[in-house]
Amino acid sequence: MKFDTGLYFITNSTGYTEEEFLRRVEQALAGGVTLLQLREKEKSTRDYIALAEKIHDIARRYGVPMIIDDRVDVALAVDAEGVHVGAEDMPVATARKLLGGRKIIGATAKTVTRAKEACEQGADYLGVGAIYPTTTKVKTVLTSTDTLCAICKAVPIPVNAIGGLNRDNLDILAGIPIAGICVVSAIMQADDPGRAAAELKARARELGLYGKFTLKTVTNQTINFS
Ligand code: TZP
Ligand code: MG
Repeated sequence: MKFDTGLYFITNSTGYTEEEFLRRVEQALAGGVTLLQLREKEKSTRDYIALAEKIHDIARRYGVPMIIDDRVDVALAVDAEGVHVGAEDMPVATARKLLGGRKIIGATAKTVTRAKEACEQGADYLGVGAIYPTTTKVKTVLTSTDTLCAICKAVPIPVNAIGGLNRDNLDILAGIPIAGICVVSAIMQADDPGRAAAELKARARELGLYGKFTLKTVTNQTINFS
């Protein structure tokens, strides 16, 4: 499966009607998001699955893989392209066992040791942060750019920076061999999510943060979006 973590948009539906949420996600996809994660912390399993099916339909139209945060069961239920597991979620090795080799598995890593371990267990990409303090509801601590850089050099899979990133503060990442950036609020809460996505992508490209690791092939399978 080929995927591109260059501009990885993680959603947060809190505070939006479903209609507005779906509209914003679609605008972001139209603006150039390359990977999408549905991240729901409050929803019942039934509602999570129903929303994931709707988001999946939209993401498919843009040829963008949909990753489900944390919930391997939800990912399986909707045949999502992958799952993202954090430090307190299912171990990568277990998720890999349940999902098989044809799905994308992402993991959160804040240390080189954890990054190597996730990689050995079968992770396809890593999210590292928070680089800046974040207003998004998440249990995290700040990660230095030195650690981010060390992780990038320690593993052969794409590494994305995350946490408080926006168009105006990406400079701190220049020169670090990341594969891309993950953002929630910079796109989700933007007046115009499509324009925000396009501007973030352009800025990341300008800084050389985007485009180096695009379309990594993790298996020989290509996603069937039909
Ligand atoms: N993990 C580390 S920081 C973070 C997650 C899920 C949230 C990032 O959100 P934002 O709004 O881009 O700071
Ligand atoms: Mg999690």
